[in-house]
Formats: sequence, C-alpha cells, structure tokens
Amino acid sequence: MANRELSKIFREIAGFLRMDNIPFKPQAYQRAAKVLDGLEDDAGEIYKRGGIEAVKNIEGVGESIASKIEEYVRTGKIKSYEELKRRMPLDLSEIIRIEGMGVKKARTLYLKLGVKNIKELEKAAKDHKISGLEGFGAVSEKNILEGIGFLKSKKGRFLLGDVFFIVENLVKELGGLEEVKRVEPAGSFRRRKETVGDIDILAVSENPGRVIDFFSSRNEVAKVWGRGATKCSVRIKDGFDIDLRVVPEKCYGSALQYFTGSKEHNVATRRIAIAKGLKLSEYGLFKGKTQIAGRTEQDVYKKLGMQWIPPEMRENKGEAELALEDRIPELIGYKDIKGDLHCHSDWDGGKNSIREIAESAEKMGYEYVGIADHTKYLKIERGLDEDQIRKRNKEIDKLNKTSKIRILKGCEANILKDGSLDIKGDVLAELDFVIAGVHSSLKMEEKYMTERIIKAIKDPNVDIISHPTGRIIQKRDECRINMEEIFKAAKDFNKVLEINSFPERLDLKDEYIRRAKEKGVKMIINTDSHIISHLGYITLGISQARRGWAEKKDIINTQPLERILEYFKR
Ligand code: DGT
Ligand code: CA
Ligand code: CA
Repeated sequence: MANRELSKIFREIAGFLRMDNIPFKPQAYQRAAKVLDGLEDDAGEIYKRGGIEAVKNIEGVGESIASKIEEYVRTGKIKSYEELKRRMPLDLSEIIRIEGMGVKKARTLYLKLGVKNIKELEKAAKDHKISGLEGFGAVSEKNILEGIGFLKSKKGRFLLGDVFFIVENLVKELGGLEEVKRVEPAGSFRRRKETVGDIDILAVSENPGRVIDFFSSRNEVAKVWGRGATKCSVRIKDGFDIDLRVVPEKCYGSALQYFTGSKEHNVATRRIAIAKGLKLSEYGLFKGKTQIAGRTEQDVYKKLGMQWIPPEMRENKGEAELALEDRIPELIGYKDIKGDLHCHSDWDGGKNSIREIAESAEKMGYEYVGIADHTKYLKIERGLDEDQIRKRNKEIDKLNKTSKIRILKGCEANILKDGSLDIKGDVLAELDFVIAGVHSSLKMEEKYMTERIIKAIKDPNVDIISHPTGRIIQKRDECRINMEEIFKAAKDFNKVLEINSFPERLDLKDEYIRRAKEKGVKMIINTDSHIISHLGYITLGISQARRGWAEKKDIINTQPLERILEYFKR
C-alpha cells in the first residue's frame, strides 16, 4: 500500500516547498498525491512490474516524482524529503490540520517562536506570544486554541471514511484465506459510527493460530500490541489499531452480537435475556448450562423474542423495545440509491470531465447523475458565472444524446450573507435542479444564520440545501442554526435537505436525520465528489441515513428518474 504513504509524503513536500515560495513544484506534488489517493493499482506494484517507465505513465507523475517513487519503493525513504524535514524540523502535517493554519503561518511560527508541533503551538497561543506577530492577531490566537481543542477531543478517533476502504480490503483478504470460514468487522465500524476508536474484526476458523500468524505478519502492521492463541491486537501503519478475534463457529453469532455493541445496546439485550430467565454473553444465549442460540446473530435475537436489529441502529435509542414489538423500520438499503446529484466536474476545478463522471456513475448502476458545479462567488473553487453555466449546459445536452444514463444539469449556488444566491434566477430556472449551500460567513449568530438559510429554502429556484450544518468533523463545529426551524421550513416549502457523504462532513448527521424523518422532511444522499473515486463515499452517507433510521421513502434519490424530475418540477 505504497500509495497512501507516498501521497502523505508528497503532500508534506508540497507544504515545505510552498513555505519556501517555490513556484509550480508544490502543485505538481499536490496533484500527484491526489492521483495516488484515487489510484486503484499500487504504485509500488506498478514499479515492480514495469519499472520507472511504468510509473511515469501514471497520470500526474513526471520524471522527478517518478524517481522519488522509485527511491521510496527501493529504499523505504526519500532523501530530499528527509533533508527538507531536517532543515525545518516541524510536524507540518499535524500543524496544518488545525483549521485556519496554513504552511506560511506554520513557517512564521517556527522561525519566530520555534514552534515545531501542536504542543508548542498551544503553549505559544496561551502565553499570548502569537497575537503580536505580523499577520496574526488576538482572533488567530483564539482560533488556534479552538482548533487544538477540536484535535484533542478527537482522542485518537478516526473518521469512518478514512479507515473504511482499508478495513473492507483487509477483511476481504482475510476472507480469502483457506483457514477462514467467516470474517466480519464488528464494533463501531459495523455500526458505521462517524468516527471509530479501534477496529474489531471477528473470524471463524478451526486453525486460529494460522489466521493470527497471517494477520500479524502482514506488511501493513506497524506494531503488535499483543497476541494470544485466538486473538491479537495490532497498530497498522495508517495509525489505527485492530483487534482480531477468532472464535468457534458455534458462538460466532453471539460473539458478533457482543462485539458489535454498542455497550449500551448490549446492556439492554442482556437485561431482556435476564427477564426471560436466560443468560446472554459472547459465548451464546444460555438456559441454565445449555446453549440455546449462538451460531447466528439472527437466532440470538429470535430466541430473545426480538427481531434482528440492523447494526447501525444498535445505540440504545429505543431499538430494543421496537424489536420486541416487531416494529423495526425497514431501513434504506445499500443498493437503493439511483443517482448522485452532487458531483463537481472539471468545469469548476473538479478533477474529472462530465463524461467521465457519467461513465463512472453508470458503472455504479445509477439511472441518473447530477452535475452540481460551484457558482461564481467561490473564486478558489473556480465557481461558474451565468455564461459558463449556460455553456456547460450545452455540453451536457450534447453528452445526453449518447450517454446511457441521464445527466442532470445542476449547480451548487452560494447562499450569501443576506440569504440571497450568487447567481441570477433566470439561469437557475434553466437547470434541472439547484442545490444551495453556505460556504462563507460561517460564524453568524443563530438568529441570522437561521434566517439566512430559510430565505434560501423559500427561494423558488432552490431544491436542495447542501451540508446543512456546515460542520467538519474534528475540525469545525456546526454553524449556529436553529435546526427545528430549518426542518419546519423545509417541510412547509417542500425542499430537500442533503445528507452529504463526504467523510469529514456526514452532514446531516444521524441525530438530525432521525429528527428530519420524524418531521416528514425529505432528504437526499449525495457525495459532493470532486473526483470520480469520491463517488464510492455514497456508502458512508447511506450508513448515516440508516443510523438515523431513514427508510427508502425518506430519501428522494431512491426514486426513478421520472419521479425525481417531477419532484424538481419547476
Ligand atoms: P470504539 O472502538 O470506541 O469506536 O467503539 P466500539 O463500540 O467499537 O467499542 P470497543 O472497541 O471498546 O468494543 C467493541 C464492542 O465490544 C463494544 O461495542 C461492545 C463490546 N464491549 C466491549 N467492552 C464491553 C463491556 O464492558 N460491556 C459490554 N456490555 N460490552 C462491551
Ligand atoms: Ca472498536
Ligand atoms: Ca476494541
């Protein structure tokens, strides 16, 4: 898995070069990092198969970057990178994770105050050494401390989306082993919580030793915390921990139930068992000394007199009671989405052309896909003005003549400070759908922010509000908004709230999804993709919808094209 390590190094190199005001090169490294993130083939394997020439064929990789990849694959490090780090011995990738801290600021703080890491940064801010520096002020000091507070509250938790595909691949590989009969992730990962502490994997095998050996000797493993006959615990190079447990088949179901949790859900189920004169543990459901269920999870719940409960609901929020009464809702399924309506194309600085997006969407089995480029207020995202939108629409019309799936014309307009949009209504009226979102002045008081969004909801051209609360998980709080009023307005004006699937957004979050559903508000699950590899994030949004107990009927893009168009009839 050299791709992820290389992409991290290239991002850091880009940062160091930007610090030195070196032109062009940083963008090249940044671009290569982005390509590596989305690359299916491993760059290390590509090199081993075809040498440096093959590496140069990777998009965005030129002579100089290819030789760095070669050096890394052969020696495990990159000399020029080590030198950069020696000259500027600061933990750049850590520091710039703080909202509002860029490389230039990190450089100034290092040169003037010797700040090398977050700990020293916090001390400098608390001692008020930063506010006096040029380019900083009392507000930056406050923002820095706020940002550090966020990182601390993270306490070693990881974004679900950052670990998701790594864990899925690992589980698939384990499943391919001859000794492994069954294998599944459990814990918060199986419940698809937005952040996870560690990953718990459960396997069935008659030869646990072999499975543990295979797992703990893998290349990705950085450290083995401990290993026994049937379990082991490791840290992998991506920084997170995995617990693997191997259990006998006859208690796989009860172990899966136990290790999926949540702890609170387990307490509730155990109490139900006790009330029936039974005992529930990871080893099975017992009547006296006899195991009466344990092989499958279904059976465990059934013998408890309960319906099987989807893991995403197991948070002790009333699901156990519903299961006893046979009232578990039929949640939206992972294959129910018929189209993604929030895709940025290369028209607004996204990575892929509309044709490429449509082809990928078709491969995902979608019936339609919506292009929602940024509009002009967002200069850094190369937002489109009225003329550019019309030009882009012509391209979409042309592509639709041959495209197998329908490409819908949309945009993601900016909700300005006063609630108006940054693009003219007559152009919006020509689109198939309009998303509107807040991307600026995020710190308004609750009353004004709420009014601002409601004004956009009332705009007859607007169909969808993107990432309604504006939060960035572990980085930025929700904007101050009265969500109850937003739900009411969305319901009254029949507008749709987005469930944004981007790993650090997941916005609406589970709690709000559940509330919106109770209020009868329609939602849409979108990815907000800027490159086609992001289209796969849809699964994360579906997970959150399921955690919010959403059903198919609550989510409009489970509907076929005609219904969607009818919905947006304008
Ligand atoms: P995480 O890792 O913090 O994101 O959250 P989980 O839910 O994955 O928790 P973890 O890894 O500590 O344990 C995995 C599951 O094992 C947990 O969801 C329920 C079960 N479990 C662990 N410790 C206890 C316990 O003390 N009591 C009960 N009832 N269940 C437990
Ligand atoms: Ca866990
Ligand atoms: Ca664990």
